[in-house]
Amino acid sequence: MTDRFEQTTTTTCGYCGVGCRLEAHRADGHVVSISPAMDGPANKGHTCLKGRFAHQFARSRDRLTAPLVRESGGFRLASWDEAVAKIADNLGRIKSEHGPDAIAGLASSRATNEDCYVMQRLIRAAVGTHNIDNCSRVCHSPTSFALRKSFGLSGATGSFDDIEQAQVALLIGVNPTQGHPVVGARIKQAALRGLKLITADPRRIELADYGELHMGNRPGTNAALMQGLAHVVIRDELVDRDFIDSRTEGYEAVEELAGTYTPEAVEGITGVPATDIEAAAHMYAEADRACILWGLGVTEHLYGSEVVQLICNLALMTANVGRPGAALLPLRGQNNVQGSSDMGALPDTFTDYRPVTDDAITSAFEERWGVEMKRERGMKIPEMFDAAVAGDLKAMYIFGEDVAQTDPDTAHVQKALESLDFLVCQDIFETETSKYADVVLPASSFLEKTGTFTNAERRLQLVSAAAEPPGSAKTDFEILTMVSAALGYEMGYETPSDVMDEIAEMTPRYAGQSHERIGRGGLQWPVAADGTDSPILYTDHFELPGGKARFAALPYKEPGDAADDDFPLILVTGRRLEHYNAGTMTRRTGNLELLPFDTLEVHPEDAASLGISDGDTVTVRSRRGEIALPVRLTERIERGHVFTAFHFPEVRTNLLVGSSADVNTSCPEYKVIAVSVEPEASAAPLAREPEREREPLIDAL
Ligand SMILES: Nc1nc2c(c(=O)[nH]1)N[C@H]1C(S)=C(S)[C@@H](COP(=O)(O)OP(=O)(O)OC[C@H]3O[C@@H](n4cnc5c(=O)[nH]c(N)nc54)[C@H](O)[C@@H]3O)O[C@H]1N2
Ligand SMILES: Nc1nc2c(c(=O)[nH]1)N[C@H]1C(S)=C(S)[C@@H](COP(=O)(O)OP(=O)(O)OC[C@H]3O[C@@H](n4cnc5c(=O)[nH]c(N)nc54)[C@H](O)[C@@H]3O)O[C@H]1N2
Ligand code: SF4
Ligand SMILES: [Mo]
Repeated sequence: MTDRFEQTTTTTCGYCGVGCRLEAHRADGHVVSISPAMDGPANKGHTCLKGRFAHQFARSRDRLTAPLVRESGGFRLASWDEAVAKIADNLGRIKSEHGPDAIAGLASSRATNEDCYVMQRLIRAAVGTHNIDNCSRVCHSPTSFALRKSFGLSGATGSFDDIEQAQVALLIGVNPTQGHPVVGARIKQAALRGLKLITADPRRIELADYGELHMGNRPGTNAALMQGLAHVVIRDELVDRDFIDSRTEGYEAVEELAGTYTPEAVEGITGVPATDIEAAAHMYAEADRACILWGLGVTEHLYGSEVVQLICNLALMTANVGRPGAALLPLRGQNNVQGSSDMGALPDTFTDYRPVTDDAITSAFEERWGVEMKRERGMKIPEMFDAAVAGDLKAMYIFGEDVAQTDPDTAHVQKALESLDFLVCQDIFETETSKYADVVLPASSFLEKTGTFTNAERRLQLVSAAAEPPGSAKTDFEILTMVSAALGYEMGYETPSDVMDEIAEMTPRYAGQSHERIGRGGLQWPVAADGTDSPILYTDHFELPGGKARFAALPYKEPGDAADDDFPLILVTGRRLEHYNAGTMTRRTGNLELLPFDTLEVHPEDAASLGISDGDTVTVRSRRGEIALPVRLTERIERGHVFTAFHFPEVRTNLLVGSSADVNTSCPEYKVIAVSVEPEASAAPLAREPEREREPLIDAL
């Protein structure tokens, strides 16, 4: 079979944060088939339908194959020399007229660690500002914030292998069979072998069918639910006193606060029966080894970061951290969203979350890079858009992020992009965002580049080129270093491996990282200078002053948006198995046949009272905007709630989303949007993408 391929390359999946290791098979210069690598530590010989089949996008006729520059309202093809000179001239002009802080960049969580490190160096050193961020802002920034506050480090405390060792797993606001399907499958298998699952989600997710107990709490009430669980654990003396005394601080205030959250009171807030809260608390706390997994149903809320702190509290009071089978596993989203933040593609931190306000750290990078830098943080993504609308931000360099489709409050984002003097987009396709660009640079997908991704277990894994970039497209590494040189700042790297060596040199917790050491098995950070890695964190101390973890006493507060007579339903947004985020890639694969358009999920009883039936097109209106899409009836959603995704540009879901965001990290409240649903569409009729010639769906296996 293998001799039908001219080459097989072992690499890492570029979709989600599970980090499946893949074998990419090439014929006629293209990747034509993918199979699982049997020794992948996260996937152990499995993949999902995206990693295994959704690779046709790479050879799509829509790929960007040459730079584009804006001319008289449209784009024309340009040479690399012309496009890069245009970027250097415009960024140089804006910097001299308005200062470097009038420029901002976004790094791509779809790209490698090395790409993201180079991007933040480009913005910090070649441009001269800390205005750099990545889409972790709209995703798990609350997780990162809270884990650092409670335990010290910004990453899962254990590994996926802990799932098979646990007796109980609590899943809150995460839907692994859709978002992280290989982990979803591992959980399902573990449940069939005896792992007790507790799920908390306003929708009855598939894994609820494999669990002991499902809690359909109202969107935005996780804090009350966590407090209710803590209340029962404390009241029924299920806490681990020795662990609390020897390894933690601040428990007393938590104990006092939890006293008010009786199961009955919490039932009133969350809608979860008091008896279920009692049962869930006992199941979790009585296990010897229990894991907690969470996702965006926790983070994308007004108090998302506080809920993650409450999750940490529950684990601490029952000593369910730092041991095999007792892990906190936030299921990080994109293939490298963990890594892009680890690399310092954030406005306030360098690598390993070390603050730009720390003089010693900034001085060390100044010396290494030969530049001077400020000691104040730069702008977060929403601040960038506000500054653009206000006229203070003049240019953006957006690398692998489709903000005009995926960020909240689309109308505001569009206004911001229109307000800019100069916009560069570096992507593999034209996107909603690149419509506003002055220069579009054609980059390479994960199948065409080398470097590393860091998965949701903090595991760095190698990415190896299985094919050439199409046309004159270049790798992100080549493009970013070339633009930097054109700005007069040579970085001096020859390959991405040199970048990893600098990361290791500059970052004590990553000291032992190198492409060679990462090898086939990967390395989980921290990595000591001798190469020893860390599958489990906090086995004997936490990474905070004094070595102790910190409890946080945080009461439940109401979500930012609320239903009323005009907007009586709550819209929750999330993911579909077949498509991926902006959908630029999966909509150009056979997955489009599996799911050709999006729908609004409505409970049959709500549909009856609204006078709508399955398949009807409806108008969904929020306080921000309106969209139109067809209805699908399902009993998996609680009454009073509706659900849709955001993978299709023609739907424009995020026109509905407002500016409410997590109090500590500005992560948008994508999960609670008060809406009305009306039978007849008064919004623009649902525009389907024009039929185009399909790519051949070759799959040689
Ligand atoms: N197929 C596919 N896989 C993906 C992606 C994709 O687009 N498609 N995207 C990737 C990315 S970037 C990410 S971040 C991950 C996200 O993966 P998940 O975190 O699993 O993503 P979501 O589906 O957005 O949200 C999870 C669940 O939260 C629930 N929820 C909403 N509000 C609340 C609440 O207040 N309380 C509770 N308890 N639950 C709530 C929703 O009903 C939903 O089932 O997936 C990654 N994997
Ligand atoms: N309503 C609603 N909106 C949401 C969410 C939600 O739950 N509800 N979730 C939010 C979350 S968690 C996230 S992470 C964001 C994701 O939002 P985005 O980051 O905008 O989405 P992606 O589709 O992951 O990828 C962004 C771009 O990267 C490009 N790309 C892929 N690989 C490469 C590469 O190697 N190089 C370059 N240069 N470009 C590449 C793709 O073509 C795409 O245009 O969406 C957010 N938006
Ligand atoms: S589970 Fe995630 S990493 Fe694995 S094949 Fe699917 S999309 Fe890729
Ligand atoms: Mo995400």
